[in-house]
Amino acid sequence: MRQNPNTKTVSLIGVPMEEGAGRPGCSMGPKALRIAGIAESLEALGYRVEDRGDVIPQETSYIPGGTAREPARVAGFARAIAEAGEAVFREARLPIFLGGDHALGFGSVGAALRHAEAEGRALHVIWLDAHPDFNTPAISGSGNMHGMPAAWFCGEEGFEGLMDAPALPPSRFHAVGIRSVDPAEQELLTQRGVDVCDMPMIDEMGVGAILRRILGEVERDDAMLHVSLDVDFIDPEVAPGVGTTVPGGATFREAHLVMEMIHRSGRLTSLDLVELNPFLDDRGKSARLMVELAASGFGRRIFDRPTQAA
Ligand SMILES: [Mn+2]
Repeated sequence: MRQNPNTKTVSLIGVPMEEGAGRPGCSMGPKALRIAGIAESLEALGYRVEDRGDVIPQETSYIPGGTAREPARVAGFARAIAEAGEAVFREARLPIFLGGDHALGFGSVGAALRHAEAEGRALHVIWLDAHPDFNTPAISGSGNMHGMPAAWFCGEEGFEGLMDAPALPPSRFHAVGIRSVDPAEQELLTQRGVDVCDMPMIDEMGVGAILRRILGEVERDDAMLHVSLDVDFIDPEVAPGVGTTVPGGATFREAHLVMEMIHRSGRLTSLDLVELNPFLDDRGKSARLMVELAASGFGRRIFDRPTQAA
């Protein structure tokens, strides 16, 4: 198995962004993740961790057509995130983007796509989320841009001028945990051939079988792997600190299994922790869970047991 050379130093990039969400609070996410011990947890696993602080959004005059809210601010963050992320990739380190709402995915996946192109490699994206975030400014009902990054990075029209990056082939976009999709969004997902793994599939097949198949494709393509973990992937009973709760999410163990399998694949090259809204959290419960899940993605084992092949 090819190991990425950059997995020993992890760079934290804070993104205090909430303009992509429908309600305020996610701007406090990076701080909460730091207080919950993101750096210490990874250091305890043997990684060197450097904290690059919070990105400062660039000034832009980006205005798309359609309903998009706060587009200039979202584009300003996206460009700043992408530059910060690319710099980390170029230094052969692994970036973790501390959100911030999910619109930070414009920047984090943008960075991964630019770097993959520069290196002549493929990229796969695993989007752990209740929503596929595949709306466009033309079809979005709310206009909240945290519901749009995947449409942009898969090359949908309607985002011209936001930021330059190569498009991700939709078959390499794996949306896992889905249980809330808008009608026009559903149509686009089907037309484009996105790999949508919804909760009924997870119930029926088990999340382990689904991840094994996806990680097999990443291995086959010798690809970089970006993982984007939204708090609402997890059931709101376990992770209440998010503005977009949808019942019927992943259990504690399902979420950890996903992250453990991602670690065992040896393929992870970048990670987002997004949509944590500390204002809505229950005494830091969701912040701590996100840090624990990140640690599972870097090799922490909850139950000590003999190693099995992935
Ligand atoms: Mn999301």
